[in-house]
Amino acid sequence: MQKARIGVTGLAVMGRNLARNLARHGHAVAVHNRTQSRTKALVEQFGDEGTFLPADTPEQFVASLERPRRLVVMVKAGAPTDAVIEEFAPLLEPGDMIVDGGNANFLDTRRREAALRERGLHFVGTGISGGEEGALHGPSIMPGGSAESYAALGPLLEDISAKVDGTPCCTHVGPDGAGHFVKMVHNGIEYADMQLIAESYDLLRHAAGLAPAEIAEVFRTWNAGRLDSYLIEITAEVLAHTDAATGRPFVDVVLDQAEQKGTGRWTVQTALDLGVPVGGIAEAVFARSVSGHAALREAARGLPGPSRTGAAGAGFADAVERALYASKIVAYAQGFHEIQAGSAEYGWDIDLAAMATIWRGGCIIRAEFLDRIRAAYEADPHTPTLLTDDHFAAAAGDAQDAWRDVVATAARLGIPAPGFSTALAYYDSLRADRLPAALTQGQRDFFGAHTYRRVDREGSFHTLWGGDRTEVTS
Ligand code: NBP
Repeated sequence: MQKARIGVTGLAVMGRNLARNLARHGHAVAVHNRTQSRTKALVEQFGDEGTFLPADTPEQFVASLERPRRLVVMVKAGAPTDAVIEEFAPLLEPGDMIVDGGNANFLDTRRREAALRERGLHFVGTGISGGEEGALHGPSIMPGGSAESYAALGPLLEDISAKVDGTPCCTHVGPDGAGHFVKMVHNGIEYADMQLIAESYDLLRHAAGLAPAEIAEVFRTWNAGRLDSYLIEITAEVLAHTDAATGRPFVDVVLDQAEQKGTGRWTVQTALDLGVPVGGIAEAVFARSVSGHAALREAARGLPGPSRTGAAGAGFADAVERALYASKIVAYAQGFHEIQAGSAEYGWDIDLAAMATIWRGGCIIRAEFLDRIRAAYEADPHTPTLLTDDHFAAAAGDAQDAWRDVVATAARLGIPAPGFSTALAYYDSLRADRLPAALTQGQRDFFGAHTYRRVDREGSFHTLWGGDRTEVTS
């Protein structure tokens, strides 16, 4: 009986396309789904694309895999993943691999990996980005788990991943939950990038008075320059689209309430736990949240805005491009900082240049920009922030006046720009000689005797605020 090199269980949109991608690359692939009709439909529709070995039962599926078995789970993240693991693990033998390609929380992945390791099985939490098209034509793949499992699995995953300059957009990220952690931060960065683009559109529309079709042209121009990216490209497409039913710009007939599935929120929650400031990502998550509070917005709609009006002057689109580029550097710097912190916390030893490399293609944030980030981390793997890299520092320096004008214009005209504003505030916070945190420490010491450190001496100190205000060493 012919054996499959790899198997996919869970044949909804992602699993089906991943299985087809594997088959198209000449790998015999076993396919299984809880509801058999999906398995049947896949083989009927796409059976001629390669070698599919359909299985009706978990036992049949496992028996059709060559050893060590590579079993990819592509089911809904959460309880379904645990259910599938419990169903298949007893059928596997030591050395076999369960690959979770879903959008799992990395803490769940750590738990599952530890439990399966006890049973002699490899659990490979794998981030996959690129949506259904990516899964079919070449996604960016972020596998965690053991180095041993990557040796058996990596070549197959690299084979079906996107390639940029011949380099696969797939590499071993690090042990246990590292792959899902990095995928989570990728999505957080994606939120921030999308928010900055949305604010750029809003400013061009309401401060510069451009129509959606004109803004589409601006984005097309930008896409030919340093902002060249998938997100800018599709933004131009969406803005240029006209609603067939009404003849109005498509963007004007879509309800302005953004939804989210949770990876952005996880990125921010995790950053809070790690103590990493990711304001750009947080504001993007909150901006979607604000947009969805329809009743709150309705109640506040009549609140007064600025009394001054007026349009932005000539050259505003160019200023927005600079502000967008600078704010984008900040958002990515914050995301990479979070990866750095997660890697240190969990002992993953993540290669940041390699992460930028595998995000250059296949995933939603793919962009020429990532190549710059790769170069920055290759030049200095321990750089404390991307902002101090020569290229990015020069770009942020060049953007200064434009960046500030754009944020000021937004504030003056009453156009919300939380992404641009927080990016600039982060930048100014990092470069400040002194922050008002000194005053915060004084307040904390006053009401809670929390103590403070001094600029001129080692140690912790407390002032007797309720007494004679002498200072004591604590
Ligand atoms: P869904 O997330 O919609 O999940 C549907 C699949 O899960 C079906 O195969 C379904 O089987 C199976 N399933 C469920 Br639900 N409960 C199950 C259970 N208790 N036991 C066995 N199977 C169960 O599919 P998707 O959109 O293809 O996404 C798959 C994974 O990839 C998810 O974790 C998702 O977060 C992730 N992801 C998705 C995208 C994307 O663009 N869609 C991108 C990147 C990652 P059934 O057919 O029998 O109901």
